[in-house]
Amino acid sequence: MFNTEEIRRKFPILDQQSNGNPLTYLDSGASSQKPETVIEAMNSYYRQYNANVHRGIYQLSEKASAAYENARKKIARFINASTWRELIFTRNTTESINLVAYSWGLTNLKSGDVIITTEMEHHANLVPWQQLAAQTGAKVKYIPITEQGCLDLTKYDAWLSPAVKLVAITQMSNVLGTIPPIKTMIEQAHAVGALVLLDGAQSVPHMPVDVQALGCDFLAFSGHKMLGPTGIGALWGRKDILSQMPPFMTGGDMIKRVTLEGSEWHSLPWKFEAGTPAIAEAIGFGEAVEYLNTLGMANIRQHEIELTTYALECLNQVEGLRIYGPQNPQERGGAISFTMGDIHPHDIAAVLDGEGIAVRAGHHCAMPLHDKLGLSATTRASFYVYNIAEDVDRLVNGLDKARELLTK
Ligand code: C6P
Repeated sequence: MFNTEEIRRKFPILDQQSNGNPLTYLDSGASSQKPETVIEAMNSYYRQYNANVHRGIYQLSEKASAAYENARKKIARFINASTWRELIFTRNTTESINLVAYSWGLTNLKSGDVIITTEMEHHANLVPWQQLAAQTGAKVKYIPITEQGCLDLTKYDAWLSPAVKLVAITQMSNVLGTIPPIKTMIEQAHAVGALVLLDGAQSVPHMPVDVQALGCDFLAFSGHKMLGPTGIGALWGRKDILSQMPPFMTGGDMIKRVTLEGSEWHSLPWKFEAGTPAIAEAIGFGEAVEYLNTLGMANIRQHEIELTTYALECLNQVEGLRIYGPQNPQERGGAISFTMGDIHPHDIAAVLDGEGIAVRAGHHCAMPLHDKLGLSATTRASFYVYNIAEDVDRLVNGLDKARELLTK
């Protein structure tokens, strides 16, 4: 069903040596690799029909516009949006969340209102809310994490009240891998009249996400973490909410009519897409989603559960290694952060790099979470469709080598 050998052949970058060893790419949580079809789709735009969109009355531009809008439709369908008009192209998850903070937040929040988020958020789903609170007088509350790296939902239950206007949570932690019980949390938020924004940067690439079934209000995600190019992401929002929101940025392409006295905005989604968009990138993003569909998101999730199960088993046996986050693979994604004794996480990553293994070390843009864990950094391995059990074996061997080299 899930032929990793065949999948790996679609990713030309994987067929290379790194520091004299076969490349073992374990940093898809930061950015995934791209299949040939995505690279080719972008190439053929530039080679065959490069032109601006929504402007030219000539064949190339019409072809480019159709490809750009077709990509939008594919991505909207991928998350089961009720209409493509709800799918706004942005640069990435960060920009999608800022769009909501500046457009919806500045219009709707006031002193005394509450935004609930969590201690395990990426800075992209934390700093914009701090900024919004500073500008409006609203207050940000952070759901704490438990020893096991899950959310302490007793606090969430206690804090929910009509003062809460927004709940902004990750659907999968980029450090702990934790998948919170989102559907229940959304229902609880709606019961007090709050909207819910999901940070889908790590979830949308790795599991089936259906915005209608979840009932969320906004979903932010990035193309580059789901086999697509950098520079393109998406914000999905409920049409009735997006229609009421003012534009985030203004200028060309997002207007219906401009006079010297004022302007009228374009309809959705273009109201939120000022200026020339990332055309090749949108086309590549659409192709990435098409490839994910051929693999099947449920199959991808299953593959990662199996790989994570194996990785947790192996890593738990590595001397001195401590994993942060849930141990049950059903409750987590395939980003595994760890420390090994007193060895600095960057030193571990450097030794692994010498073995051709690419992992990330640092705070993973989640400094408050690392503060909570009493750490300045962790090393993180993260998996995707092209990873295999052999990658885990190489990681474990690399970690043994790092311990030999780096402990006195
Ligand atoms: N996390 C990581 O290595 P952007 O950079 O806008 O595409 O995505 C931001 C972002 C938001 N939320 C979560 C949960 C994320 O994981 C990320 C990106 C990368 O973990 C790069 S810091």
